[in-house]
Amino acid sequence: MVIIFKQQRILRLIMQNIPTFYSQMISFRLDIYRCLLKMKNIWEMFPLLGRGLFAKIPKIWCDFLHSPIFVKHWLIIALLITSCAEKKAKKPENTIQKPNIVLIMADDIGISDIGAYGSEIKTPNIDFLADKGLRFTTFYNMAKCNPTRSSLLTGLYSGGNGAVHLAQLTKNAGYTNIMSGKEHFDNWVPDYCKAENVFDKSFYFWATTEYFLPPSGSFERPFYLDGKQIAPEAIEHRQKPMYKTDFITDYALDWLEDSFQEDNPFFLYLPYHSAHYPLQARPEDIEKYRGKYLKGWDALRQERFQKMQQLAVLPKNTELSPPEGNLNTSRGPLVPSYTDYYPWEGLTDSQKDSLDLEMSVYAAMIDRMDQNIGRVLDKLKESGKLENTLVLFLIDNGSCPFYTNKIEDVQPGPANSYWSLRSTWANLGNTPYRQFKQCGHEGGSHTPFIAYWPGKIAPNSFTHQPGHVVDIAPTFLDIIGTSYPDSINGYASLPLHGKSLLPVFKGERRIEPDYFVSGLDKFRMFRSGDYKIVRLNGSDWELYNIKEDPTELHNLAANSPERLDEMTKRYARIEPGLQQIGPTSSNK
Ligand SMILES: [Ca+2]
Repeated sequence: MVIIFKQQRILRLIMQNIPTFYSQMISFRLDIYRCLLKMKNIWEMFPLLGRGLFAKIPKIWCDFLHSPIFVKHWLIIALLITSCAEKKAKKPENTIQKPNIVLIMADDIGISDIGAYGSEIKTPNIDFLADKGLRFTTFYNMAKCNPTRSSLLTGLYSGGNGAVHLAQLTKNAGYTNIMSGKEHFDNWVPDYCKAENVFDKSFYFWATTEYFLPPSGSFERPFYLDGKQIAPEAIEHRQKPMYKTDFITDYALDWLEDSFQEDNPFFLYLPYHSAHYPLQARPEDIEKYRGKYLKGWDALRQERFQKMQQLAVLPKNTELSPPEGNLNTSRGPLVPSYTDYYPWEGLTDSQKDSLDLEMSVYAAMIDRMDQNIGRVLDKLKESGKLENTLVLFLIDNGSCPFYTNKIEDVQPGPANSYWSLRSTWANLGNTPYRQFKQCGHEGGSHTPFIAYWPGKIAPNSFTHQPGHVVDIAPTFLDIIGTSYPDSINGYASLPLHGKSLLPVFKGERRIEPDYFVSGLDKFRMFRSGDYKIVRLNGSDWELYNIKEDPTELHNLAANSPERLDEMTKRYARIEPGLQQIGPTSSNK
């Protein structure tokens, strides 16, 4: 029985391969014959070194090709020869150099705060990635730090045990894994996904900390080096006074240097905290922007919108939404001068000067992050690594409008200050979209997404195809040459929720995922095809044709009750799977 099965398999294999190996067979015979003739010619140049022996070789070869054993069994001999040749030919594919990957994420920044997406803030290094790479005009995060990081790094909207970290995928593919920056997961992310368990080297903090070391001598939350808490005075830094965006990069550069000594590729995850509150920046960076914001948020919003249109980073037919304050009633305190919208004109010169400083510090924090991205890019250029590196840049959520000031009598900037950005400036950052961080409205859930990959991704290219942070893990799998594991840490691996972006990277059209989800529960958005439902403060669903109305100006809920009903029912079916399940991780 087994023998019959084996014979059938061999026969099927032969039948499938006959056209290929018959042509290869002919080619093989010719190649060998040519090779032997060449050898004969060479040896004939040296008549004293046995010309007679080598002159006979072609005849021996010809005799073999016409011998009864070859004529009878040529098919099997050819199969053996071609399968050996095929194995040999495949070997170089396995040793093709896998790309290095650098995944850079910023924190609490609006889409229009980046130069390549319309900002006056100087971001030449991010702009370089955009100019030489691909810009997505419609890309979603999860609208807040922890849900975005959880989904980005697992490829799941929600999960639990069985979630697989991106760095576990790269580890399985033989990469050296490096992380420096902010971690901050949802409770459903298992402990085995913590940085120290998946990265070879990691330096991180869990959530909000200051940028400068406060006068108290300790940060709001601790930092960890390879999973062990590290005292502020033990944090290595190249520039004094120590500044978080800089020393995050210092660690990354040192570990990159170490990884260059190895043959395997590296994955660097670089989640900066900039420009999350508190607003703190180096004086020389603030000085670059001082006075530039005296023209006010209203004029700048118009300027940025025009520039975004010129740059073609907006979906077609985009209209600028009216200016809007923070409408999130769950996140107080609501302080009118911080959380409401009011026009720039009518403010006193003194007020304008103070507001100019506030926005200048915020701009300086983004500027400093870009300078540090430049340090990483320079390192990769100098080492010759950049040519084989995929660099991705995105932001975890839209600009933040929440009032979190802790020290009222010290202006933003220095180590003893603790200010946040007000909603009028955050509304500028989220130009041309509505609402802010935490919201499923586009201002909260929309991020720049840049993919740079020399020789693989066309320079200065754009796509309107929508994407989501859950698409990153399947994209990694397509790129790093490994498959998704069946199990992880004793649990069956949870199926990924996104789809690979590689076709979009190649300039092709991908099959759009069935849906995208973002926003906190009371601010949830559910987008499928051309339509999107979204709610604010847990109230009634709004309905938009998001392709025709990217800035959510025309709520169709009253006019299209059937479509609203269909969308809400579809969302209700998937909603249970978005509830937080699984382990409660030991938050640091
Ligand atoms: Ca954030």
